[in-house]
Amino acid sequence: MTESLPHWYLLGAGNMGTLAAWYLTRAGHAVSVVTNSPTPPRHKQLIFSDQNASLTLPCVSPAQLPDTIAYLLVASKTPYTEAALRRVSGHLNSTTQVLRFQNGMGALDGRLPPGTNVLEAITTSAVKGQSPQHTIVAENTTWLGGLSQPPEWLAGLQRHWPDLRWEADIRFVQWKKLVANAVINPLTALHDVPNGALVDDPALQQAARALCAEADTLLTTLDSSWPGNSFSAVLQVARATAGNTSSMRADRQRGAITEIEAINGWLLRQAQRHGMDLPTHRRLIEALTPT
Ligand code: KPL
Repeated sequence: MTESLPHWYLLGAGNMGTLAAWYLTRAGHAVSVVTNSPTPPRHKQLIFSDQNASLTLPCVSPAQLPDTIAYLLVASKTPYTEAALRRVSGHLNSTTQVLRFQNGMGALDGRLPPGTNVLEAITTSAVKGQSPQHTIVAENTTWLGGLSQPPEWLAGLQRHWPDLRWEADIRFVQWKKLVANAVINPLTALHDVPNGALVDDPALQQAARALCAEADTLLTTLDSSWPGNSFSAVLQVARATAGNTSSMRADRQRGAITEIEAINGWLLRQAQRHGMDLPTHRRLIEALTPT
């Protein structure tokens, strides 16, 4: 019954947010973009391999929000998470269901009311902007998880979101994506090369190997059942996305703050908590952090 389907308030109507909003609205959910001030609806074009689609999302300002937001979708770029959450401040409590659809890890840690349930989404779909209104999507697998039980609306959403899977313990899926991002993104950003350079350039491949080894050592410390072997998984992603510009390279090219703090920074903070250092990751963070 449509009445009981969620109404999501979306923070971050960029590429990831647009993609999620597209599938959610197909499945009958409502999605409103939370903006700082009253704003006309957002029109978005999604370009899939087999179709072009238009999406119109209403916008609401903080003054128009309900007292308590029941469903919050956080898809802002990680450096802007705190600013985005300010728009909904006072409208969240521990009953709010949050869905986080961002790169990296930890961007919401300590920023939500205690006890808030956070669903995590991880996608291997390639989503990139051609302009602020045009999002190009190469569909692949997406995982949702992080809670012991799937939400009751999941089955309905799966009928509209291709290859959407449930994974109660989503950590290893997140870590696998995190390591790919922690290796491919900063190396391609620093050297201003497409992802495939990691496959073709022996020096970059060497750097990738060192980054993977450090990440595997840490992740095995966090959970001894971590399968490791990240280098071959990362090379596979670099090969599959050879012609792509990574999101961090794209951010750097347009002079935007990168997501390195939520990616390599998260790994480094975990390492420090365990008395470890990840020197190759640390040096990359230093190289890519503006002084
Ligand atoms: O997710 C990506 C990103 O660019 O952020 C990868 C996997 C590196 C593909 O470009």
